[in-house]
Amino acid sequence: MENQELEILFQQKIDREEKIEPKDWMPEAYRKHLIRQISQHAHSEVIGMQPEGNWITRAPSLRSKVVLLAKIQDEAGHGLYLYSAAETLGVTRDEMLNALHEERAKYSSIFNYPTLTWADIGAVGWLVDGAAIVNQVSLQRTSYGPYSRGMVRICKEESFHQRQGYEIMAHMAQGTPEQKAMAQDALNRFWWPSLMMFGPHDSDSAHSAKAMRWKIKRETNDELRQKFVDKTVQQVEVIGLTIPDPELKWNEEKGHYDFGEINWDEFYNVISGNGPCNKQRLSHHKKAHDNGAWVREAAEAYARKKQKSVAA
Ligand code: BYC
Repeated sequence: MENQELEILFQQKIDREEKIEPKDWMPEAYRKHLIRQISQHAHSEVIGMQPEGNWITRAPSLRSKVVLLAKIQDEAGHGLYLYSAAETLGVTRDEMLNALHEERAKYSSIFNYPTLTWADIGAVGWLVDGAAIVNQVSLQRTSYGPYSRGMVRICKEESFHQRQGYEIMAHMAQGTPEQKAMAQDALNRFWWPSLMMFGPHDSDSAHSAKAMRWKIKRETNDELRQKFVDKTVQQVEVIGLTIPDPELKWNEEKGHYDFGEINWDEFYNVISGNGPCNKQRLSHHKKAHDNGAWVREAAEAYARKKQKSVAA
């Protein structure tokens, strides 16, 4: 069959809500689009361990330390599911990591902000994982089978993460005036960067039109951002904190909250490598990767030895 005919059949399959599986025919652009998105999603999970890892040794109790450790381990697992899903599209782990190290591949803007206090760990769990869940619940219905199935499992774990963060914030908000102020300060610093996680406005989003047609994305950047704002406002009210946005207001007619404009200069500055922690995050990742070379070599040597003994 000609490519054009195959593309029509491919689109029909997507429109029938059937999943595309690794061995199915797919347009080259669909494959590349998915490799870009899934690998960047994987990089975000792994780089996202750094701002949280910063607080393992300083967690204020044994319980909070154990919970934080478990959460960070989950993020490593999410990275693995996602790298594996991307590998089914014919790209290798090395290729993906090289793209990250050479700054050809991005990771979520949010992880280029520092975690300065324990309350920031609350804000990350609550807002960052909260935003991630809104996006990932939608991606459970993405058209590519391995990505969609990975999302189902990831979402189950993310809901525990979101509650871990909210619990920290709720406790601090009910604590001493200093603790409440610390929680408010974390909310002030993480609110706007969390809204940026959903990407540029739909009108400025380079990839959205194709992603929606191919049902890689099921809801647009602005739709998901709105969902996140709507569900988070009530959570903020319950714990007595204030969202740092004077324009935030319930819009009766729309049935949604109106909110202020994001600082897009800041967003583009961060995604082009100039945020507060971009250099630190990347150099730490490279160092950890280089330090782990002996583990990968040992695993390969063991696999070769095992293969030889099976062959014998
Ligand atoms: N940060 O055309 P657009 C997590 C880039 S949570 C950096 O709208 P698309 C975690 C975009 O890549 C976070 N870059 O793109 C949570 C594109 O540049 P390239 C991970 C961003 O793909 C807690 C350009 O801007 N979640 O992991 O249609 C703890 C134009 O944008 C951002 C995911 O990755 C950003 N915020 O939509 C630990 C979810 N926004 O690629 C871990 C899966 C946009 O052409 N990904 N850009 O160089 C998605 O849903 C979509 O890729 C996005 C962007 C909504 C992020």
